[in-house]
Amino acid sequence: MNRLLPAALVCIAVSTLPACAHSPKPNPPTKNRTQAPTSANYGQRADALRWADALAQQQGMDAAWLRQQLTQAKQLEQVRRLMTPSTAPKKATARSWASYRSRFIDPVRIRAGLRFWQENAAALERAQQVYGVPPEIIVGIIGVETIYGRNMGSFRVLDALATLAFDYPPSHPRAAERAAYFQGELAQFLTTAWRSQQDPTQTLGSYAGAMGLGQFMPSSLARFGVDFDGDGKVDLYHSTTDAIGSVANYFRGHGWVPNMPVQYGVTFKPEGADMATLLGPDIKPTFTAEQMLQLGAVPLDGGMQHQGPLALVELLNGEAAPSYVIGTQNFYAITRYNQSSYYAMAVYELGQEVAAALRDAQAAEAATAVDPAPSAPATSPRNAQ
Ligand SMILES: [Ca+2]
Repeated sequence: MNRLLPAALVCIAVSTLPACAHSPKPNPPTKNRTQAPTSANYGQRADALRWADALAQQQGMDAAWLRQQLTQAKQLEQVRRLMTPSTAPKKATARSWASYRSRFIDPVRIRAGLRFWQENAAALERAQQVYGVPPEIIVGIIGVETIYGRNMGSFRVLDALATLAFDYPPSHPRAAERAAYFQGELAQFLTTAWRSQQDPTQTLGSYAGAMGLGQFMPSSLARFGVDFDGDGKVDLYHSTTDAIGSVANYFRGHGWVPNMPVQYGVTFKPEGADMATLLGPDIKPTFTAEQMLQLGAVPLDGGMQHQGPLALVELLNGEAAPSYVIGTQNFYAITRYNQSSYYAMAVYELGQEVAAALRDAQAAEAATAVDPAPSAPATSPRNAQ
């Protein structure tokens, strides 16, 4: 099992960057092969070697081993391109919840989610008992992240993290901060590999270095990874049980409140609402239900009885009218996985769709049990004498 590592390794607080460092956009579709390295390795770079020597000293690791790993780390131009901000002018109307939703909530993913839930029902139930996180949220996360393991990324994590640690695209407005973050993640990745005697070149993940069914960054794996199947190691690639426990533990560590709804519907008072004030805090739950009402937003679905702060969430729909929901602390907790209200809403709605598919499947099964089809004759005609 991975152990918690010194906090110093986690160089930037979770609250300032996507905790699992997913880029705001989900991973692009990747082909099922390793991306070819494109240029000179980091074992020839003075800055990278200085960094490795400092890490070795700080963590008491073998400096020669660390240098050897950097010798195998390749700069990936594709990773840099994917992290480079677009220079195309942004259209004010480009963002669309409807199109975002359609990318993640479709019959194929719902069917895969149903199968995942049915095959992992016991682990999902145990995760809810231990961590208080319901199955539909875990199913929603793993579905949105990797389609239940179908797309866990095909970049060597060592290459991706080294590229972003030492060659982060300078055109990014927060390039230095991002590079520091990825240096922390690379340090964590190599430290974990060294301590568990694993070969870091063998791990594949997203272009940001996210790993396994739930796409955990190395620091998240170290802090929240759980050996939920009890085989002595945390394996987020091959053990769906470990992945389920780890995702649930991640949520517990990021403020998930058991038995609290994720969101409520909302309508607005006919005389209008103070949208500037309501949307000011963005997704951070800030207003009580009563305050929301005074500002002109009327919580629905029992939201007026909600205890605790709420946020008005706006989801743009291109040139059509925006969609609005009221997010709770648990909606906010989903955005600790990826800091996007669109992402959180997709996770929530995928989970709801899969839960509905499961109920349908269970109802069909129950109907079959109660009202069996006419049984076949005891002796088939072929065997009749
Ligand atoms: Ca395990």
